[in-house]
Amino acid sequence: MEPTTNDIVNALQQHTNATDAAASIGLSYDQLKRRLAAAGLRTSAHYLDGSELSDEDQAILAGGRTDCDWLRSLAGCRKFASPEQIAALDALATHGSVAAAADALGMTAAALRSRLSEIERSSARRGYSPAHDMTHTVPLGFHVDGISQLRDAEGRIKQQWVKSKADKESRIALLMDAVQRIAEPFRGASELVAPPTHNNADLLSVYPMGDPHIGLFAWAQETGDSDFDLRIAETHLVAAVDRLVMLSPPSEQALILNLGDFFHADDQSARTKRGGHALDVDSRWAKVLSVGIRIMRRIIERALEKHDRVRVINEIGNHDDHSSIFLGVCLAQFFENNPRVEIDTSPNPFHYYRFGANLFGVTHGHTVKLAQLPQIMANDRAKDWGDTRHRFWYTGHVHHDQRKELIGCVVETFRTLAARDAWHNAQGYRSGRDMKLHVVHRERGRIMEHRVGVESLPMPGDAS
Ligand SMILES: [Mn+2]
Repeated sequence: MEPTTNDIVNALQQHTNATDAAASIGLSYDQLKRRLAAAGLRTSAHYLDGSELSDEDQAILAGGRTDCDWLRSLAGCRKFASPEQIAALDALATHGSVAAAADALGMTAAALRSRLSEIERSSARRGYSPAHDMTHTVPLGFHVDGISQLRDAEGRIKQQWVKSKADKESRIALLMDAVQRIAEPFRGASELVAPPTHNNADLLSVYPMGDPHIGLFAWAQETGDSDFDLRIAETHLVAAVDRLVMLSPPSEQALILNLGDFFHADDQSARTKRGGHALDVDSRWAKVLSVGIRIMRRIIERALEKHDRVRVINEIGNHDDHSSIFLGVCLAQFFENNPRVEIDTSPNPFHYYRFGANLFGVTHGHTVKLAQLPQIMANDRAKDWGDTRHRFWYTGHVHHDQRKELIGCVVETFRTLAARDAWHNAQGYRSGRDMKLHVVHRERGRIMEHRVGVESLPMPGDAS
């Protein structure tokens, strides 16, 4: 028998959301919505513009915790939400139920619920949870450490103390949120470079960038090497890639490998995370971060002039645990509009890429011994290992040239273009500085290598 309007109202009062209510009386969510509309009752969706509820509708909603109620309580949490969470709130507002919003977002209702619940939890950590009389919030970067209340005989709050503490564990999450917000206006903003007219589909050009250490400062008189700073790093890297792109034969694919330690310092403290060593840095960290992102943008755009497809792998180094992840996120957002670019944003310290009979492994090199790498590759990519004949590991970290033919694959470490700093000088590091290009044939393996030495690169301000 068709449920009556009363049945629908009762069902709404007994269930936590409209979808479950509809199911309990044998209706779909859409049927329930149509029935409510036909009866002159508003569905939850119509409350979401913030307009006043009618008395009748109040009665419906007061009994059951509908999605609409939830949304109203979530509205106050909006200012504590991340861009992803705001998108979830907006979808709920537009579609009126968790089920419909989850559908529109292409996620499960359970996943959306948990994302929405996280907004309540993060707001509560900041001191906002009106249902618990918590409305005194603490600033970004702090969390509520405890709340004490003094109530009178009627249970009314007479006094309340809010204690706050600076975040430690959530600092990274806040930074990630911040970076996503900062990068948001640039999402898909990359200018489309005209694709090359002819290319060899059997060739791949690999551009390994050994430890760029952007932001490193070196004073020649102290280090016995060259002066080095943010501007020199940018000039050298962009010019080196430009030359190597020129030297590369027309190859359909490019693989740009940032082998880690792209940034010299991971934050404004300018100290290493593990040893706490003071780092010689040029300029402010935020400036270094933005110049670093600009360098990668220019490198990728240059590669796009020559290659049809450009894939970028950013390795996490021991100097840039977090900023390397920021770099990947920013680049992925910026190039979102270009189907010819693929930015690998996986935070896994080992990355792989298969090209025909070639298998490439990439890692910074500070977490394992080089001799272990062949077995790690065989284990992580067992099928690809069996299907390929030419296998290579690209690693950085040690700042010098090393090529070892181990059983099953060639393991290689690369030099850096960065000058040595006072610490590396004192430790006795004396290796040369260059950048290489490897050209790889789909079946025949590595067929060509080019090298650009730092001595041939321009300095800032040189006529090009
Ligand atoms: Mn390094």
